[in-house]
Amino acid sequence: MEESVDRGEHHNLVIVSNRLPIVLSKSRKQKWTVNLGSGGLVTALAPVLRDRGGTWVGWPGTAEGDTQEVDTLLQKHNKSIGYKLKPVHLTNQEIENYYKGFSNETIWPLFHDLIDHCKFKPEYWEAYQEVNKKFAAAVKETINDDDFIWIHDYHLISLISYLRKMGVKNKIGFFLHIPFPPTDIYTRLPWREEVLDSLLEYDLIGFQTPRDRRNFIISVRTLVDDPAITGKGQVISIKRKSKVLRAGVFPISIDANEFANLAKTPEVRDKTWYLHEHFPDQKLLLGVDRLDYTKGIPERLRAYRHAMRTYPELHGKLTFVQVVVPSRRDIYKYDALKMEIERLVSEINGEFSAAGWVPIHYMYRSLSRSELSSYYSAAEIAIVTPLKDGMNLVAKEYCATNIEEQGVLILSEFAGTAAQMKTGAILVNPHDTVACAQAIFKAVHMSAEERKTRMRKLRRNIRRYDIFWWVESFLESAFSTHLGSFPVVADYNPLADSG
Ligand code: GDG
Repeated sequence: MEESVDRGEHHNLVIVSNRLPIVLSKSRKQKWTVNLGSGGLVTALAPVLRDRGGTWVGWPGTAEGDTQEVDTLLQKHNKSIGYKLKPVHLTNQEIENYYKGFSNETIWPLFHDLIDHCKFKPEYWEAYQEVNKKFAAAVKETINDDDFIWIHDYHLISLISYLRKMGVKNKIGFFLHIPFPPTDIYTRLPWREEVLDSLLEYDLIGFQTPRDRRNFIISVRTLVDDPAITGKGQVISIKRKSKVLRAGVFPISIDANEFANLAKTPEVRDKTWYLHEHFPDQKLLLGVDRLDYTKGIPERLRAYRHAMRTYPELHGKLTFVQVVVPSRRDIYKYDALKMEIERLVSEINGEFSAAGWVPIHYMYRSLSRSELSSYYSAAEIAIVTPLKDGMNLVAKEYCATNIEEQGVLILSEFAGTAAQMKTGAILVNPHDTVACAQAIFKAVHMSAEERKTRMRKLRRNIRRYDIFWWVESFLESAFSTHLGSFPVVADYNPLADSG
């Protein structure tokens, strides 16, 4: 069959995510300002939204009570950005039970295989349903018949069910940014059938890795029924009754050129130079993570301690810079995690500090983009060891920034990124303290030639499969008329390495 390549150029795009891609802040004088977010997702989607015309629907991140001011502010802002931002306001109770509750205390830990962190509260599930219904009403208000609706992430899985109940017939895609867990973990969810039923209603569902899609299919087979599956490769078709769902693997990425260009700016070069001056004769080992128990920060600190105990020749020669970006502090587990990290940092510094050398530089704050870029540039080694991660963009950003191709990436087997970067990086099991310490030692001593070969592979892969590729291949899959397997990028194999 002749395949028609169509990315739905003639359809307006409606993006729906829990948060709008903006940062709203209120000054001491109660004056609001709005800034567009700088993440990869908005960088990639904004031009598509502008070209086709479109709307982004989401919660502005503000508390109850600020509704009217925020609406007015966004109306003004919409005129300048070239597409529409449509806010969905949440009450404080909804923020508690839908956002902090079901999204971040049920789905988030469950989908990262951390069952002990899960709370299965009926009131959380009810709020999740109510808020998904609220989002559905907002989407319905904004769409035309022909628009393509692209829903993002675990906060909004049930949204499609309410849209369909409201009579919305548009084509709808969904992308899961976090992993999909193995069936024996997924089945602990009291609302497991309802969640799967919603996922099966989408026209296209995107996963980060083949592992996540495989887990999803096994859960469908175990809990719902045995669908007919056609094809293999990046996008497959799952036929149940008369409905066909496409399930694809779309590893999310970054604007690789932007990171490389940032590293070349005088500002970043100066800051990088300053860092080298500040840490003379030392190699830098860098960790950058949101404060989250999935990121494996205490495990990494224990591995560094083990390396310091096992290889005394590293003392004074290797400094660990760990940046932790504040996140979800008002959830108890996160506060406990922060205390654990800080206790470990101070224990390790207490054990090994010597005149002129502090083993760990710990920063608990968000860095500016140029500061982050200078740390990426200055670090000889990056250590990215989540216990489980949908993808992990820090790993990709480090490599994209590494224009001199001399950096080494130590990467967890359980980061989604590992599917693409397994031969260029040093892969580790983050639970294996001894192996992680050995990986640190190996990275410190790796020859310049091996570093170059590995980093080149990594960078080639990231440049080729960047965020723009990700958007295009998702849209192309949504609009292709071809059923069964088809390579969206002719030679793409998500299981293969950069080669
Ligand atoms: C979820 C999934 C998936 C970090 N520190 C600073 C800073 N960052 C930026 C990084 C990066 C982002 O935050 C973190 O992205 P990750 O992918 O590493 O992790 P999550 O936030 O957990 O994201 C994940 C992702 O969604 C996309 O699908 O990869 O698996 O969990 O972009 O640069 N940015 C600035 N200062 C910092 O200090 N400016």
